[in-house]
Amino acid sequence: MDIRTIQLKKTILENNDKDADLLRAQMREEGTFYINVMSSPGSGKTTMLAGTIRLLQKLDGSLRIGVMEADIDSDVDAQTIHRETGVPAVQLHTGGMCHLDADMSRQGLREIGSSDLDIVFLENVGNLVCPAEFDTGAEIDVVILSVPEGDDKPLKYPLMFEEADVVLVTKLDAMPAFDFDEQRFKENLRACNRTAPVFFISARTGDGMEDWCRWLMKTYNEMK
Ligand SMILES: Nc1nc2c(ncn2[C@@H]2O[C@H](COP(=O)(O)OP(=O)(O)O)[C@@H](O)[C@H]2O)c(=O)[nH]1
Ligand SMILES: [Mg+2]
Ligand SMILES: [Zn+2]
Repeated sequence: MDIRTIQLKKTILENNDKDADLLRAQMREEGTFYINVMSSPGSGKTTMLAGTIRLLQKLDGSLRIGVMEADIDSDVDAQTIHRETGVPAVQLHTGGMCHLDADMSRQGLREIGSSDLDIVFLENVGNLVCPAEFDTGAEIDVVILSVPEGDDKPLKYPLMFEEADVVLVTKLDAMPAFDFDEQRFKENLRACNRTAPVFFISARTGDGMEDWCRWLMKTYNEMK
């Protein structure tokens, strides 16, 4: 399949926070809802995105959606997204970097043609540490934790969970095989983030996917 891969250039800008605010304002002006998805590798970002996009397409067939897949190498995630949903996807190579900053995400948005899209998802590099330290200029930050990773992760990666505008607990179907305690997880999360809504989902069974997508559409419509 013909997936474009973009080699991102290293940023020389000093002030990423200021640059991110600029980019956010620009995306709002364009009317593009830009969403940054962060989690550890393998927690289900790509699978969640494919399922989410298919549901959004059902809820509103006129939505123009695009996906930017950031990785150190390969283009498998962009291939998967395009194959499973038909939406445009680009692969961003970070030149070895384990996160994206605002200027790198701007380079990707330019390549994917964000001004002609209503919603752009960024699948950030799988990593619970430094992506939290670099504002990408996205309107919202989605943080994913999968059930097998354990309910204590907000205690170990507080900045990531503090930055979240919404938290998705994925692989809900795997709950019987693990000792994940929903209540304990919520307590751990609330210690660093008092407000972010939490959705328990399974991309495998579809459980919880509709509530999450409705929340996303509501947030998008409030932004317009
Ligand atoms: N049981 C189960 N497995 C899942 C679910 N979502 C993703 N996976 C599996 O988890 C693995 C990693 O998923 P992927 O979406 O590639 O994670 P990413 O690295 O965060 O993008 C794959 O084998 C998926 O099939 C889910 O809801 N339930
Ligand atoms: Mg992925
Ligand atoms: Zn990094």
